[in-house]
Amino acid sequence: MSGTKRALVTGISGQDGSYLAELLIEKGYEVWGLLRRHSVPENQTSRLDAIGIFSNPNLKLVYGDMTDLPSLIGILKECMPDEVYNLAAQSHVRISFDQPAFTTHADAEGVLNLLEAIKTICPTAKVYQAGSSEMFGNEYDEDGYRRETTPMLPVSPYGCAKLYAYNLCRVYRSSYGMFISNGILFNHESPRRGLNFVTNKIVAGAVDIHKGKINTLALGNLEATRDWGHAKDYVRAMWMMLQHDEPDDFVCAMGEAHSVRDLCEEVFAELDMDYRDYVTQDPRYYRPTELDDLKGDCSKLKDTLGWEPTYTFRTMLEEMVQARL
Ligand code: F7E
Repeated sequence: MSGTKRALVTGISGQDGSYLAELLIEKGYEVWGLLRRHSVPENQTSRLDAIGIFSNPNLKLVYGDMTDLPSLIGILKECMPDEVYNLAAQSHVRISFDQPAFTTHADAEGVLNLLEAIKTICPTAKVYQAGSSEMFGNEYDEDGYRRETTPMLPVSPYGCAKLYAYNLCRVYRSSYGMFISNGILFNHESPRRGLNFVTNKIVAGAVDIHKGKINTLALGNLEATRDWGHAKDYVRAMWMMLQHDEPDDFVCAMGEAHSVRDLCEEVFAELDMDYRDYVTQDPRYYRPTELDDLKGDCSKLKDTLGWEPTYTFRTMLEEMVQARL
């Protein structure tokens, strides 16, 4: 048997999945990725272009779905992974209000399927579960930060589904002795972020305005604040969590809150424009309930695992604007 580690990444075609696959391959892993069947598959793997999906012998893509238990059983039996990273999800908070059942099937019940299959087939595999700062809802500590010990009271169907999965992972960890770690990741972005998330929507809109293709950009709530970091830094934290000697739960955040308005100001200024001349507000982009302010304290991750980010809010936005240009 070779000493090569094998990792299964669900959600490999997403922003985080693609960066994580690159990191794992760089570290000498054989990476298996779970892909969902799409009616238009042509762009599905575009984020994996840098790895080379047909030419890289260390990358294997297989069809499966979190809501399809037989598919998970088949893949796990074939792959027998050392590590499983569960990044598959309906990850858009606003859309979770429109598709609450699908969000629950994929993000909550899907995790139950995955954990049961792992428990039966490869119970010693280490598991990373992608938890989210949305699980906290509007709860925070006296100093304004959220950390591992802060109460969780979600305000969106997405947050509810993620909280179910987070708790289930804790139950499987304590009941069956499985190595399962929950990352509680705050917003993380990059040039590979989907265009319907606010950072890349603003970047793409500002660049199109700069190029004269459109005249205005319609957004929702400009006053909400988020703690934004770079996805490349955050996938490194995921890997570090599984290299630790025991499973645990960790917040990953930058510890800084910026409003959507600040974000507009920074991005438009990067292109020598004033956002106030172009940004409009449209009720379509408001949420039925909003998580108003978000700021995380990741001291535990830094102190226990030595994680440090390499990007700042500004260098991340600069990279996103340059990539879009
Ligand atoms: O919204 C406001 C919106 O959709 C950020 C996901 O990765 O992070 C992400 O969830 C803020 C919200 O991200 C628009 O109301 C204003 O206050 O980029 P977002 P999110 O909802 O914070 C967490 C940690 C996750 O786990 C999620 O999977 O921006 N906002 N105007 C807008 N948001 C969007 N999408 N579009 C707008 O036009």
